[in-house]
Amino acid sequence: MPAGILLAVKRWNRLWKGVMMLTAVWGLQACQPTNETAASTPSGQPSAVPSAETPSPPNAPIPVYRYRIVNTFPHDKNAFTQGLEYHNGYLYESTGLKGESSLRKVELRTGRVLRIHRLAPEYFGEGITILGDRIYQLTWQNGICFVYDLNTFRQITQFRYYGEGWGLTNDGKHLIMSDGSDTITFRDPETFAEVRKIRVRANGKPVEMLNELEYIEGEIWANIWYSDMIARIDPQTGFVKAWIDMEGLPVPDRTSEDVLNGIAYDRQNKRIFVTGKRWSKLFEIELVPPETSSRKEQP
Ligand SMILES: [Ca+2]
Repeated sequence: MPAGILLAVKRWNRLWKGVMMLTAVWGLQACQPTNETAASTPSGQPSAVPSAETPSPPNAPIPVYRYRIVNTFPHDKNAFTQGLEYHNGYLYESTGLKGESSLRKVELRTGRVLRIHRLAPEYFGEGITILGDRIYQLTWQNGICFVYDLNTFRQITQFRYYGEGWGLTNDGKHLIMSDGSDTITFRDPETFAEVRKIRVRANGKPVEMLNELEYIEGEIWANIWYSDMIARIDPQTGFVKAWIDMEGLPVPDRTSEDVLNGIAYDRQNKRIFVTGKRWSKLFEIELVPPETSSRKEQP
């Protein structure tokens, strides 16, 4: 490609990324209710995952949950976390960046990496999920989903897809995938074929930059790229039922690129884990419903 055209393309890409970032930030700000409106919503139940009723769109206030740290665990500071899942007592993690991408089995208590598969340097690892005895791992712009044996990390097969790969989870039946837009795609785990799509909306406005995902008690939870907010999404309608404001997690030496990214759920013990890119810590958290968190803020 001639240098002049290449320069123009690069400039256009930078401009487009800037527009997308502004749209995402504006969308989030426009979608979030104030603390006062959030406090008027029903409180949750005494559980790590209080249930959230779906607000009647388009104008009903969307509750904003806060969090309480239950436990803090070590996390590899060099792990550029792109996918996180909990399975049978262990964490499974995908890391990104070309030349540094990997699939890992991690001991929760120590953060020790028990098994690692390094991707070839041309691949940029993204979301992972475990379904049956298989691990599925997306790549960002390579258009390939790797499928591994859960126990050995031996590659079983791979699928090709169009567009970018960001987050991945499953509901026990379908793979559920984000691509950085406001769209979530449900896929057949045997063929990777599209089954259906939802567009994620908060008060009628698109919620873009959907990143790492986790399926928790009948909801899809999504990190929003470059944000400390997690969206709790209705898998049928795509409506955001609630936000979780994760601002304030005590992460030492965090830079602007080291964003919150990584949600895992221990279904058996109803434990929620979160971490971020190159974070030295991984947190087990409980949600604090809006009424409780609002009450705490009052003098
Ligand atoms: Ca996850």
